[in-house]
Amino acid sequence: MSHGWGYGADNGPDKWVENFPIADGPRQSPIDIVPSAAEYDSTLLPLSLKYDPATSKGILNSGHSFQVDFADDNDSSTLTGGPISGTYRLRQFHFHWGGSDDRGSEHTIDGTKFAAELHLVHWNTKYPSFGDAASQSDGLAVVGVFLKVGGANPQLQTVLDALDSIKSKGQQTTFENFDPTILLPGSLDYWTYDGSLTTPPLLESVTWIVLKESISVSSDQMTKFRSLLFTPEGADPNAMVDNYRPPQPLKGRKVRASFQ
Ligand code: SG4
Ligand code: ZN
Repeated sequence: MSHGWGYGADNGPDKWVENFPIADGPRQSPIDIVPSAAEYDSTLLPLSLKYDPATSKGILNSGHSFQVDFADDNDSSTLTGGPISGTYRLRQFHFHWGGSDDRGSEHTIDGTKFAAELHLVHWNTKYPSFGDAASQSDGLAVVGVFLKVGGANPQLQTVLDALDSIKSKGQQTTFENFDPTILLPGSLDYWTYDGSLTTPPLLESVTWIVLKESISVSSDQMTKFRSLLFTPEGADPNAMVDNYRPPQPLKGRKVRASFQ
């Protein structure tokens, strides 16, 4: 991995362990979710996602994905309830996707891949900052939403229309007054398990909350994701595709379901 981690043959998920030994750790993500093996837990609370559109700030091509960043200096946009205790603040959301419609999600359901997966990243306010929370076992909570190819998704289009301005790695622009609630499916039923960041540094600090219901995306909209570049302006262009980590060993962990 001489040129840093990525998703290529020479620096992709199979190589990450060379620089990040936790890649083989006990609670790595993503996983294959087997619904028949998940245990319904009647003590799990409904998810409460309260987002203030005034907290959305900007959109950035990170060179690994693109993300919409939120002001997280107060409790305006939070996740409470579900499997977590206390209050987690929204930091950013981003996506993972494939080079074609038959792959791209990180989590899979009974081995089924989706075209993309949305991740809403939150941090536990019992810690002073996102950076501090990211290395704590209960520091982060990520809500995952599958994107299934079907009809065009007008809510998602608002985000995709911004991608022309951030084609290359390092590019960013303002992205204000956006309420990520509009991206969520009708049901907030979920599976939950203890896992990790799915990119280096692969820290084992994430309570994963994966929604059962997917949102739709058209094949044309998927093409727009793939117009981004892993590479900076001026470099030999490399399309941003297949920026997902495959499922990792469960290693005895239990997946719980909020629904029967
Ligand atoms: C994506 O690469 C995001 O752009 C990263 O955000 C994020 O890292 C990374 O995925 C891992 O997050 O929900 N998939 S994940 O486990 O949130 C972090 C940034 O680089 C630390 C800020
Ligand atoms: Zn992610």
